[in-house]
Amino acid sequence: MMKKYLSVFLILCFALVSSGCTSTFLSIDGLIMAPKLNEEQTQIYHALIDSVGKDIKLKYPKNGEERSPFVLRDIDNDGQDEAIVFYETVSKTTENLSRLRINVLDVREERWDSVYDKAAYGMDVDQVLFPSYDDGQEDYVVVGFQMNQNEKKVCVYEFSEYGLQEMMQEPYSALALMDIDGGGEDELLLLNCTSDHTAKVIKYMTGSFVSQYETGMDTSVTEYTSITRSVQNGGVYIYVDGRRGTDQIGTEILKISGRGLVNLTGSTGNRLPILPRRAGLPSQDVDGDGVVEIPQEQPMPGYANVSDTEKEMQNVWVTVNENEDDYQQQFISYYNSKDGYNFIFPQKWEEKVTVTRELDTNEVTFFEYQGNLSMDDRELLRLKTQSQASATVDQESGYLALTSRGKTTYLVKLAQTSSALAITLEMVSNNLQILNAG
Ligand SMILES: [Ca+2]
Ligand SMILES: [Ca+2]
Ligand SMILES: [Ca+2]
Repeated sequence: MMKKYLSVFLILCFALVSSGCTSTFLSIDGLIMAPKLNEEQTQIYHALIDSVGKDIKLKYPKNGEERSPFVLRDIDNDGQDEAIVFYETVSKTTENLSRLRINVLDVREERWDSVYDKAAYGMDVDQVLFPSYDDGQEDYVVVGFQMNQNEKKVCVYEFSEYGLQEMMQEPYSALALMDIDGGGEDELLLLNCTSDHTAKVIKYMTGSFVSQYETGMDTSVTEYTSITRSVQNGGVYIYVDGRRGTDQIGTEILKISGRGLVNLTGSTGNRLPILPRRAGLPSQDVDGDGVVEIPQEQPMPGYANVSDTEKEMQNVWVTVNENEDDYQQQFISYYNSKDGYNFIFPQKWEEKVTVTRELDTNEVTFFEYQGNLSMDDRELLRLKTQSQASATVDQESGYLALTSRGKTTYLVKLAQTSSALAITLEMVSNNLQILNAG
């Protein structure tokens, strides 16, 4: 009975808090409760409603590094931040659709004041990026707008005494600001997978943004899931992961060469094949050396003929070779997305070590493979994860807590063995990568 009262009470509290916050003070799209604003944000917010009225809903960038509804940046090079705010007006009267607008606020005579307001595009802000260039121009703002369910549009604005001026606009599906030609300055990479499948490079050239290169992309892609820059073979390569169908991704590799922007991958000519794999295995720089690797799943030694549900897989990580005519293996790892870690095998383990896994205790045992899956006395290492509360118990049974992330502790137990495949705690520590949540 007590419990029932409590939950009703909690629901009531929650309803009061969420409606109270959203209707009387500040409504931020996508949040149930308004976050606590700090003093500066409160001042900016009040300056904004003083200028545009209080019937507004703030919009914040959904992706990218800038996620605050108040994006702070010195966009006029005077040493003091301006605030860029996106909002839509909430009309109480007519059927008027709310329109997304962009407002710039600045500190004038020691208080925040709205200095510029302009109609923006679409229904949402995808992301906000700030390029910086060698000529010292810091007054550009790149904004990606979500136009509707499928379409996005990027605008580059220049901020001056005349306000925000649009330098260019282009449709896109995914974008990145990165140095693609290796010259030191960022280019804007725009990928499309709606009507056309293209990659386009927009380059900044003293005061203007020029569409410099364009190349075709694989037409079966429905969504780009990651764009990663790789420095290798004396040049810059861009690895683009794209979704094909519901649960597959593949990686296309782009490069600027003497022939312009080139897609090294594809099914025509003598291009590299696009390596398919299940979604959730992004290409990434696994070992942090600047070179991006693409994972390829294969059964661990001894698991080729085991049923799919019991199959243990390893990831072979490959990258484009120096001649750009093949992939080359970089290393092999045990990629445990369920327990959130990736263990890169020392080279001497490759194709010689396999695992068994206890599903109920999250315990994985690595042992020397000698033609069958019975471990006997060939154990090398155990890895397991535990919630921190129960971690102390296990340390008494020979486990060491190697590291922890959030509520999870990663425990290690080295076998007492004279095997040539034995490894040290330091090697485990160096080769164990904790995966980001998700
Ligand atoms: Ca400024
Ligand atoms: Ca560049
Ligand atoms: Ca790497």
